[in-house]
Amino acid sequence: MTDLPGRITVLGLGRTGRALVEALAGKARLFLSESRLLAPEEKAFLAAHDVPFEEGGHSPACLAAELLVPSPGVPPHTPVLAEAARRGIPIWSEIELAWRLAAPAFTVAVTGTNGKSTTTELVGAILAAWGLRPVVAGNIGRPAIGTVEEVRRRPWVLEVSSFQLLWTEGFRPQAAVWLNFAPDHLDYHPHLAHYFAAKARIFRRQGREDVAVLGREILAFLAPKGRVRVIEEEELPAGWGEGVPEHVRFNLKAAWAACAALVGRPPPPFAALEPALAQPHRLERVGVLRGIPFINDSKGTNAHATCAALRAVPGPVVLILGGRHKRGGYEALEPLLRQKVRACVLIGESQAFFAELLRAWGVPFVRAGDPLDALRRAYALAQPGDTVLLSPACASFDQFRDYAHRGEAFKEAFRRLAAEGPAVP
Ligand code: UMA
Repeated sequence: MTDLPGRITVLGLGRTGRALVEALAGKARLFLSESRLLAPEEKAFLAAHDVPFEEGGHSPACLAAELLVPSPGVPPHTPVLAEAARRGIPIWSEIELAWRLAAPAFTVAVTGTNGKSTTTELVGAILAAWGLRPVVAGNIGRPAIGTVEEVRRRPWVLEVSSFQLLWTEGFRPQAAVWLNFAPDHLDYHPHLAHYFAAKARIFRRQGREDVAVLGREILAFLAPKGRVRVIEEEELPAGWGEGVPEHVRFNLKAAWAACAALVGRPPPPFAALEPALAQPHRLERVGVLRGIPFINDSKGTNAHATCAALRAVPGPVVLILGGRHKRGGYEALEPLLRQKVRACVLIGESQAFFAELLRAWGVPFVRAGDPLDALRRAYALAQPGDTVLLSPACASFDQFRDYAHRGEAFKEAFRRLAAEGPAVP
């Protein structure tokens, strides 16, 4: 347990910022800085916690602190972060701070470009089946800082993103899982090596007795100090993962490797893990119209995830694609799109970007507006035996709060489409 610095600046008032305020108000002198204008409710929230703030930008006032804690979405090139680094003011992510304050029985951290949330949930489910009462938190949607009290002497299972790992110093999970790596977040990281180096911090402080679980492709570039388990070389326990897609078997192997190496008990029955595999917005079956299944994979926010979704569903596919693109990695889509996709329906601000790629690849496409318009167009293009798949390969922030908001909007649009009747528009 670390002593808290006396004065802390928190950047951003989203889920992370709020959780930081709730956890730290009264224990340190906080200052909250937000790049947009705050809503009256947010100002009331800060006033109730006695936290002074600035809105509409991050000014040098942020630097009057012994610690800066940026929300994950604050890009590393933000001028106040560069200036803090220049002045030697520590910058920690909320994960680093939470880790220093918490006293869990042990920590399992999971990162990767794709499959983090599923694997995190699976680790949680295995530990829960063993009766160990894990606390599952992190990038999965529940800030770790809000679970510091709850996790005392219990296992902590944290999904960690590159945004959170970038600003870690001492973070040392007893088991660290790095699933896979593909281009993503190039709107945030200045280049691919920066993204890779941020993720590599998951193993940075581990010692010999810790466990490092990683995909073979990553082992080619890294030599973790801990006990290495290569995911592809793991055997699944008998009765696990029959009939599940290949990428899910991979996640199962990773979760099992981490738990088995750390705790070493007999595997629980697969039925105990099945709820962890049914995640909303991840290959979620929304309904069927005219025999055509509609699948919501709004969590497919990069090309790698969309490739996994395309492999997992039967073809031909009408793919709803687009949003805020990540500036790289899309060439991975070409073979699957050519093989399996009847047509794409383009949504969001990246329409011109994808139109150019799809023209070059010879994949037909149409442009759409809101979710209902996109679904109507997809439905009109789909033929019996096809699947309509929303797996946008992009972030959602151009049109939605986050991927869950996008997924819910599409589910609502599906209900409206279904209510319009069985006729093809
Ligand atoms: N903001 C600033 N300055 C900036 C940028 C943003 O003040 O320069 C403000 C925004 O105006 C906003 C707030 O910061 O008010 C938002 O902060 P945030 O974007 O960090 O979002 P949070 O609500 O705190 O959610 C974050 C993660 N978001 C991101 O990484 C973008 C959530 O992951 C995570 O669940 C949550 O913390 C709890 O840990 C989402 C995500 O998309 C799901 N993650 C990426 C992914 O999985 O690919 C990494």
